[in-house]
Amino acid sequence: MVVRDDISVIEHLKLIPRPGHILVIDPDDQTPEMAAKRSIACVLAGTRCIFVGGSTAVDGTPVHDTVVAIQESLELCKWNATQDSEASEDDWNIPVLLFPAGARALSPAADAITFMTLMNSRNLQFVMGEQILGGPIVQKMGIEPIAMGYIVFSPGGKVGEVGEADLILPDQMDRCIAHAATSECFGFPLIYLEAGSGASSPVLPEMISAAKKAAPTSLIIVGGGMHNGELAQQSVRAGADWIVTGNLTEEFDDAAELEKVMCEYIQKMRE
Ligand code: 1GP
Repeated sequence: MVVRDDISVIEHLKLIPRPGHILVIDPDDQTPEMAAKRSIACVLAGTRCIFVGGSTAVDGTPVHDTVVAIQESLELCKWNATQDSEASEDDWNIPVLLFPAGARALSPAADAITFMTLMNSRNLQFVMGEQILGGPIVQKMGIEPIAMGYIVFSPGGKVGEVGEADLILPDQMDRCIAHAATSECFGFPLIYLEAGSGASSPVLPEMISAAKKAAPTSLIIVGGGMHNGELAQQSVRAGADWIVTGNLTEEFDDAAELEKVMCEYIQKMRE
């Protein structure tokens, strides 16, 4: 565990200055070592939370190995910071959250899990089925569950396809508002507006603003197709509390190069 032990992970997330940046690591796309290397580079650039998961339901082993590798690297950096009077170990209190495709992709080494329902799936399995399979496991593993309304917008990508999402289209503002309002009514602290990994266009700013208005107490997470800092900035200005980046980071194997790119990205996002 890398985060503070005096407060819950959701409390920790709420205390992080916004807008915040989340790195999403897909264990299907990289080795645990590469995932850890990319995580450290992004944290040095300003990332404040890491999600581990993807759109295919890989079994727990790659997920677990990846979470462990990331946690070990963060712990090492934290220890190094204790040896350096100019560094703050608090900078390494980075929560690692499971962002699972299903009940099999779990790990007890995570700090918390986004316990999500894919609200606009046509398949009950993604709305409540995987959750009923996973709930007892999450409790047994002792992972903090953080309830999240997961809403998939067009183009939707692989998650839209695999999750059988009834995608929210650009002219369906009423559906966007209804889903966000319903997530708020359920009391989910997080709402994730997803356009799909590698989306050609991210969730529209007006959709983000409307979701924010309909769910004023939730943290609004937006991801999918945020290829550059300008797009992230537009989303933040529209009301996103957290921006998620995945694909872009997988283009870089070199840590210094990735850190530089993400530093510029996060700076732009915050302007
Ligand atoms: C996937 O929204 C995330 O769930 C990240 O999307 O890979 O396009 O950054 P990208």
